[in-house]
Amino acid sequence: YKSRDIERRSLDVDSLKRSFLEWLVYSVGKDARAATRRDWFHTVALAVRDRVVDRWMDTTRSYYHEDAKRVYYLSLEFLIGRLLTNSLSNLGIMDECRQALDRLGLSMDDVVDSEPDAALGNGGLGRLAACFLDSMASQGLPGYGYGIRYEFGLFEQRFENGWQVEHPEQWLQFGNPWEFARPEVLYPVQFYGRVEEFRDSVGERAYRWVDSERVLAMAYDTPVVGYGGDTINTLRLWSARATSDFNFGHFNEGAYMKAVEQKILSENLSRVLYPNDATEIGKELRFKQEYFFTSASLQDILRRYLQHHTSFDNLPNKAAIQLNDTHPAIGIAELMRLLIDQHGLRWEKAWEITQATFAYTNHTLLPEALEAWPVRMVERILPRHMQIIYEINAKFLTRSKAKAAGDNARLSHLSLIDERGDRRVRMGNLAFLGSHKVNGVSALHTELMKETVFADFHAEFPDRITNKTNGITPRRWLKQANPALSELISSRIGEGWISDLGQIAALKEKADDVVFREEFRRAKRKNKKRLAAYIARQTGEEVQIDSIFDVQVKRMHEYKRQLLNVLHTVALYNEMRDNPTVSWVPVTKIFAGKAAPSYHMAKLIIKLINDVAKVVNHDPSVHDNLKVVYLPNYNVTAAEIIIPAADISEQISTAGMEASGTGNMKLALNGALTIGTLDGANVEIREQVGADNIFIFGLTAEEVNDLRANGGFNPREVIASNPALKRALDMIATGAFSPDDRNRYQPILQALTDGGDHFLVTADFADYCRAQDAAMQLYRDSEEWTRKAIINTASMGWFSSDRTVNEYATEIWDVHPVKPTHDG
Ligand code: 26Q
Repeated sequence: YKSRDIERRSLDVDSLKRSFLEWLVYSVGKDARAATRRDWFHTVALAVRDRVVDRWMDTTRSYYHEDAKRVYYLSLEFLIGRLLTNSLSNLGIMDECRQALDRLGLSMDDVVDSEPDAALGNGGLGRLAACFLDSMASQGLPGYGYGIRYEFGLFEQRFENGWQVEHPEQWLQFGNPWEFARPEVLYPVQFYGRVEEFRDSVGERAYRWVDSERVLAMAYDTPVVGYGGDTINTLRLWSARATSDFNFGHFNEGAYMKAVEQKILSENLSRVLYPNDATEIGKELRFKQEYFFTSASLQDILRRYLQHHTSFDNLPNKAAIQLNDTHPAIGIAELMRLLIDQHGLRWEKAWEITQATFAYTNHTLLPEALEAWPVRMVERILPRHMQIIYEINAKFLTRSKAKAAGDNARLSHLSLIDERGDRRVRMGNLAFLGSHKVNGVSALHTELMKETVFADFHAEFPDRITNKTNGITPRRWLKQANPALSELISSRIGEGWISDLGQIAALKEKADDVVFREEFRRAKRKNKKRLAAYIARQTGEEVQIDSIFDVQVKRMHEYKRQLLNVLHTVALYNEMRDNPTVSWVPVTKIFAGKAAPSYHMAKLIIKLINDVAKVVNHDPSVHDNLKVVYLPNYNVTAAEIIIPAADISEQISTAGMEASGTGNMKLALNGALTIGTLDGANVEIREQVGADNIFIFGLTAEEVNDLRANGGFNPREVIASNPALKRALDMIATGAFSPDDRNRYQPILQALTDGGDHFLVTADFADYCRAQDAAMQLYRDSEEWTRKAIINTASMGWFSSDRTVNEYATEIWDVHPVKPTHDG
């Protein structure tokens, strides 16, 4: 009989089983007879968490003792998904856990499926942050994630009559076994009030922020288990708490109720994740969220730094702060304020430290997505910060080369304030100026940054912009999500690829091995069966395993052009009906993705896909050769089922508009062939897999740019000259898919015609259909298809987020791995 604390760390089947029973009774408070699946999930999670805690404290202690330089990844989103399989897999105790549950008569799958999906993010940007956490921990890098513990994650999507309806995502409803509340880690965050000028002890002008309202930020920590379980990093999320300053001692009921109301209002700060993923919404609460978590994080970072240091001179050698987009960019002004107002530094010193500490990642060039907060709002909510921003701006503009040249247009582009109309603070410019490095997320995107939004800054600071092409973690996106393929790969090349994805290139030669190809197909088929069952469960639709699984899964957006895909679907449907004797390759078009609740066009396109599905799926004349499904509530968990089953990956954004994409990498890694434009990281995927193993179509970013610069094009002419396109659009226009409301799709037709077809759907249609046809023909040759699929998987080594994070670590952060000492 082992002592309790040894038992808690033991990884063998018997110890796990005993731990489960103990946790079930003494923490969940049930016996095995009464326990529900959810109880078992909590039980298992708590027992697994035990196996993490000691190593977690060892890791934290090692960083502390070495006074290691840490990197702080500030992000309003961490789209981490479920953690049970992730923890088990990274600890290497998946089989042991399965067996322990087996002995208790429980199914591991049921337990795993009882975990809610932590959807604290919208899409790519949030998932990237989660992949980076995994990669930092897996490589022993001292990395911390800082964000908000939203009570409600990204809304749950359901369909009513084919329309998207949003429901609250209550992921914390039954408690969260992974998090540790830290009620003692509490920082005040101020809002409103005014700035008072005074003379400091040496008679210098100084400022204090007074009469402000305060909210407390309370920490919740989640351990981030690295692969192999050696390093366990921390994700620290802030939750808003009212201060106790609220005076409840009033004598009348009205005043009392008002005090309670105030308390509730201040706790709204961490209530909900904003569901807009590309349009800036300008909501005051959003701005307050940004400041709330940024301020708390910076206070925490400075507190940790001051444990070892008495001056701030070394801060840039001990802390690197990465801004995940401009959402935490107010941190530039906040660090200045903390250093100057609270710690008495002089402006120049504070600015030097700030710039050397911060770096900024840009994720979009879309003008409507660039954050620009009204000056009047910023000065009301953060009066001291507004002053600091003005000061940064004045000092910069005075020194800028544009000033010397008398170039006013350039000066106005460089300004932190957009003076057109109601004056606004340009958060991108603030982030750029306050950082020593600014990066884009793919080679193309970074070049476009230099040529467009940041052209003038690039001229001023030619060494600041750098590229860091995105990546994905092979642990979650291959090992965990696709056990069938992972085991096949490991059986041939060993397990080295899991922590060094470059090794997967060794599979390239296996593309010529007929036995390997057969086994590769078998793995894909297994995943397609699993997805087919999921589709049946979610939509009631039966799909053919032998059909091409053509997958477009991502947020719903006009620039991502799901519309192009539906138009091809309708054209294919017509061709199949016109030529019933042809032996068609069966196709299943699979869509999934959420639309921002206020994005009417995106919601209308969802409805169109569902309407097309209803007609196509029930038309006997296509003999089940075409099926269309829209899976509801796309999230990380759904992605883990869909992606391993895909044959085709749709990456069809208007060239120049998708910063990088990361779903493109996940799908190719899992052996899907890409049909895509030369946009974002697709360009680099083509370089890696070779032009013969990807279907590229459409206008290039440069062609798109030229076309728009030369007054656009005439979509009506394009439509008139393409009978298949014309017919598809006519059907949509005349209600073939919406007999109950024949005018339903007028806004779509309008956008494609009089609207000028801003996203060039009609312009790329013909070439897209050509690429689709080529793919369908290739699919008939199953050996050739498999060969290309294998080459795709084998060529994705470079897209590991381990590679990406290492580039950040050496070229931006200057942080190094720390080996934790586990001395018990
Ligand atoms: C901003 C202001 C107010 C409210 C919301 C927002 C907001 C929130 C989320 C704006 C943008 C986002 C998310 C953007 C995003 O996910 N971008 C994607 O980032 C990926 C990782 O770099 C890229 O691969 C994608 O190309 C890019 O679209």
